[in-house]
Amino acid sequence: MSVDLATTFCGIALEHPVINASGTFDAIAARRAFGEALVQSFPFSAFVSKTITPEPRAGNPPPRLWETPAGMINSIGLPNKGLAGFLEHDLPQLAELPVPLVVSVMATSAEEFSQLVSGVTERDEVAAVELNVSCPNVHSGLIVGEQPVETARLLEALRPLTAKPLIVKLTPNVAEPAAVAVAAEGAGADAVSLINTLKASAVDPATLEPSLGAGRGGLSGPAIRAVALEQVRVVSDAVAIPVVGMGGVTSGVDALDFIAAGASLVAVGTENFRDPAAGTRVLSELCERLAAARPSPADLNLNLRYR
Ligand code: RRO
Repeated sequence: MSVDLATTFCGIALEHPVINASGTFDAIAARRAFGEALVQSFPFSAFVSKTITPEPRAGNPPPRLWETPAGMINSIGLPNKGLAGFLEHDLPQLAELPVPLVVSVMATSAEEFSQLVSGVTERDEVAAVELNVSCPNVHSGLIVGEQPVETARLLEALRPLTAKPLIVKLTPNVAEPAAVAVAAEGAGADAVSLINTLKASAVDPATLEPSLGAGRGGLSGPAIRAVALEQVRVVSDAVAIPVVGMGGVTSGVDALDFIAAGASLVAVGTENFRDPAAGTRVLSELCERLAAARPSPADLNLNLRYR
């Protein structure tokens, strides 16, 4: 039995509910490595870009990655070409992918966010924007997504700029992620995505110094899955807009857990580094799980909003 998982997300038709988490799959490099085969069987139903900022950034000093039990800590620090470089060099290549493109943006003021949202949404190739208000690795004094009031204020400034969907990427590093999600929804967000990485540290046993060049970073991978699942559940219960669930998804079983917790789409993140075909595998495992489900998926009282 095959399962049709085609869905509509914020008005965008998608072939299935498995996408990538921002910054965990370099589609341009993957195409260089795997050639047209990657385009023919693209692992995700939409592609979310690595986060861009108004100006180019070099990123944080190395080391930028540290492996942990069942996960890793990153302190990448948003290296990117800036808005102009992205539009000139990356967007034309990303537009050749066979799926809708979501561009992730991050800035340190509403004015800069406005510049990014206007700059990317005026391009036909861009289907939606993800507002990264939750990066743990850029220390600007204020992480907008840690405060419901700041999140609402930002959305109020950005909402008039575009009719395209605005997805707010939430931080797990707050006591009440649902309060931030509700504020985003109330100020016009079309969807929320969660979780970004959990603030984390590691010590290099050889030096007893911080393992990461920037001193700290964000934890991802299976180690955070149960935390992510709980936050997706709490946020899904609190908002009516769609939720993109992510955090340590490595299999179709994990993906179904997130859907059962209320996610409309599931994003694969850290697992892409281990297995570049993870998206395809997670989808086929998800289909197997749903096809095998007795009673039928509809009877399981799952929150299959995409059905
Ligand atoms: O680039 C990063 O260091 C980074 C970003 Br923008 C983010 O949103 N989450 C993360 O764990 N790392």
